[in-house]
Amino acid sequence: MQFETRAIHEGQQPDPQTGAVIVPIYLTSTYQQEAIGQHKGYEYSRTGNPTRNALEQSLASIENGKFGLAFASGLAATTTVLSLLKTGDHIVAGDDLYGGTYRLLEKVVNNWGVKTTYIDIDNIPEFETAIQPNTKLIWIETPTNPLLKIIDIVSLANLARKNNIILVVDNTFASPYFQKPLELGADIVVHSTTKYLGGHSDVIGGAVVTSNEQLYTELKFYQNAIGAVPSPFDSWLVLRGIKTLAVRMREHEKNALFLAEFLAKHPKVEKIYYPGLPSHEQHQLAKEQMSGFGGMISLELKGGFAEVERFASRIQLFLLAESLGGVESLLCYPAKMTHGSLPPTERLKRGIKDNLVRLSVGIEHSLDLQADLENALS
Ligand code: P1T
Repeated sequence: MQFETRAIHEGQQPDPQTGAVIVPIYLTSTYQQEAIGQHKGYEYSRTGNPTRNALEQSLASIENGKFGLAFASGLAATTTVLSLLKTGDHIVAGDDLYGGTYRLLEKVVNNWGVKTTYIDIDNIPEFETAIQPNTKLIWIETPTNPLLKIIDIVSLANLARKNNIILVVDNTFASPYFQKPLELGADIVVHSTTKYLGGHSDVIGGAVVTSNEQLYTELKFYQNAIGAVPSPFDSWLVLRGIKTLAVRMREHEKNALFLAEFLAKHPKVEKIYYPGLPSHEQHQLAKEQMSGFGGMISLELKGGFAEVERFASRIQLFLLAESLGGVESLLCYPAKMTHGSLPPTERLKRGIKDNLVRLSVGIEHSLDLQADLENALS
């Protein structure tokens, strides 16, 4: 079945008891057992819950994976994946990453005795050079947050396989509608379902998908042992979001491409980052490994922080807020918001300048969004 059909039906058969078309929100913490050790597959809702189960099946299906796991946030999913590592292990990570992932690696995982080396995402040979005998995991985002760089998943997967390293791709920015990292050779896909999968800025959640049964068994163990699971209601919201993912992503992309072309020509814009523009450094690669370019745009304004402040104070439809991937357009200032946890030297080294702003393009009418940007810029 095609993506759109699976997104609506997979894991969501009508309720056998009532015929309810929509998976119920099973607000129960526990389940009666018929006799000691005899139950219907559910014992306790941290371990398993029917609403979460439906979501986990749906997540696996839309990523073309075998096994899905749902979490209380994107960072809960990330933490659970990183729990695969032991003291003395080493991570190689792309250097353009969500600030919260960087903070987790540096301020939490580092304390477990697991060190991370950050590599310029444009440079695959450098990833190879960074591999040590104790390197167990490669972690990347593509497109990256916030600079929308694209990394060649197939090449990195070959490198990881050759060295017996787990390759994890955070697929939050592309969404499974536009990119399927498992098909390209990644071992694990991670999502902040808070973003496109939820799609309506009303839930925090995370996901992990894999086709490797051994990794799944370990991750399922850690999901239960660590306990950062989503509530049944949150699971239901993400499940509902996924049903319209395809139509929303097509609109996000259409609007983003239109605005990127407009902004690229605007005299107040110094530089634009959108993988759908032929001027983007990895446009060709994006075309090869993605089926669309997504709804995120970053841009550097002419001038510095003062110009950014004026722009942010004048814009109206784009709401000044962290996060992305909802139906409403958002404006983010990475240096002080999503990437505020990076020390300024690290931030500037990675190219996140003081005049950089990030747009999450929503699905409002493109002409209204264009008028809002024009008014704020001029
Ligand atoms: O916020 P949470 O659901 O825990 O997800 C963390 C996360 C993981 N991966 C990527 C690529 C992300 O962008 C995020 C969260 N990002 C934002 C809140 C943001 O505005 O960029």
